[in-house]
Amino acid sequence: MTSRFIICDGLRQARLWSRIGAGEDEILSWVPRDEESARSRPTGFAALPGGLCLEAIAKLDPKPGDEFAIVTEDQPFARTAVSLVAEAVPAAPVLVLSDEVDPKTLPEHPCLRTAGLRSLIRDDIDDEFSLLGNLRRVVEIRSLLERRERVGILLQPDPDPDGIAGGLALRAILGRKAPTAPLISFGEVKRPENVAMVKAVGVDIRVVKPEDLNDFDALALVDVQPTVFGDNPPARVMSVDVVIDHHPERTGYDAVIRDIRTSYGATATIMTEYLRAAAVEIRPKLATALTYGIKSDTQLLGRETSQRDIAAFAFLHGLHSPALLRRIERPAMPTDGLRALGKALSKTDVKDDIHLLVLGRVREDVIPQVADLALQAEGAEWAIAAGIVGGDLVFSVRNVGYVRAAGEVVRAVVEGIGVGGGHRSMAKGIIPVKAFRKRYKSATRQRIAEVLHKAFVAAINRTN
Ligand SMILES: [Mn+2]
Repeated sequence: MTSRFIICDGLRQARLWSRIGAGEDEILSWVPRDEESARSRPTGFAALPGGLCLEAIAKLDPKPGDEFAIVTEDQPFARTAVSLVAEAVPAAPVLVLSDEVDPKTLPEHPCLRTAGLRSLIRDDIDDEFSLLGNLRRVVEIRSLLERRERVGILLQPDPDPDGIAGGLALRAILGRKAPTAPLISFGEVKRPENVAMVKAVGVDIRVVKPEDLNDFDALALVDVQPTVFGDNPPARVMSVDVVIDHHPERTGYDAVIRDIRTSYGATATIMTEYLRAAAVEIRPKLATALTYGIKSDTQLLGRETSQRDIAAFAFLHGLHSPALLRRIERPAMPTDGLRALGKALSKTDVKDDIHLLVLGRVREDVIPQVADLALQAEGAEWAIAAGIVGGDLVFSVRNVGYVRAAGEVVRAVVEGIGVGGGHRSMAKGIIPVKAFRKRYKSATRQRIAEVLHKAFVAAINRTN
């Protein structure tokens, strides 16, 4: 078994070490400072015989593989100790724990690390205070809502994964089920990705009308603020009980409890901190929903991700269900969608760095999946998957990330004829087939491919 030799500079460092608690394999030594007597020995520590010198370190009898830690706030002590250990056991790894010693002043050493000691503990204490702050919020929210019979958890219209996950988390925090704390929204879930999540997690979101809000004894808004509901929001929504959100703070409404954290990439992150702080059990479904909420709101922990989001994501990682997450992110492909893909792939070609697949009539959720796949083609910097859904030509766009923003390009492509938008590396556009046919004479697969390719080349190369 390997040992760790801890060498503390003076009584104070040694006492601090004993209070933190020594590890089982640690051999504790201390070097009394001038005014200190070797007899006032801290628990578990033995004074280095003869002080900090080569013989004393040799007497510790370190074996190959053993490690050293030097605990001091004194520059010369640190330097001397590192040199002596290196001389006594040339290959031994050394950890210098100090909040004062400048690492640059230490001797050259092939295997040396430095870290704070008090600052390490301090960071953990700050984290704990941050959780305590979250717990206080949970306690406030619970005591505000505990006597209300029906709590409406109101999400934005066409709720997104972050809102849905946040709503589920709030329900868990309140210890309620759907009948006394339903998720509600003024508009149904529409985007195919969001529908896939709702199905996979098995969550029921009730569409309500403004007057239905009077049926609730309390309203909690998650991932949304009241002024988002149009220019003339229902009066009931302007005075609510709880608002938890990460969007820019709005004014002009009343909320008894308001927790708005604009530096967070997702509301799911706030809710994960609540759950953690209150030690609420997070079942795999909830953990998966929160994980997906954070991923989708931060573009896979890309843009606008804070340390908090990453910490929450890491915390959830051990609790979520990878199979369920995969089902949300890769919804089942219908066989006719696969056939359409096979047909498009048989004539596939990457031209001008663009890989374009035109599928014909397909289920809408097939299109973004095909776009993801299409980006894997060799030489493709842009992938476009297009298909007919109802009376619309719908297309999903992906790019490799270091080219022009996909959202901008799609807006240029649909200008004056359809709608579109998105982010840096993914976007979506919709053009009514009628409008397409009017402008381009026909809407055959061939024609759609020609027109889209040309429009994308022009939009991508536009310099302004
Ligand atoms: Mn959000």
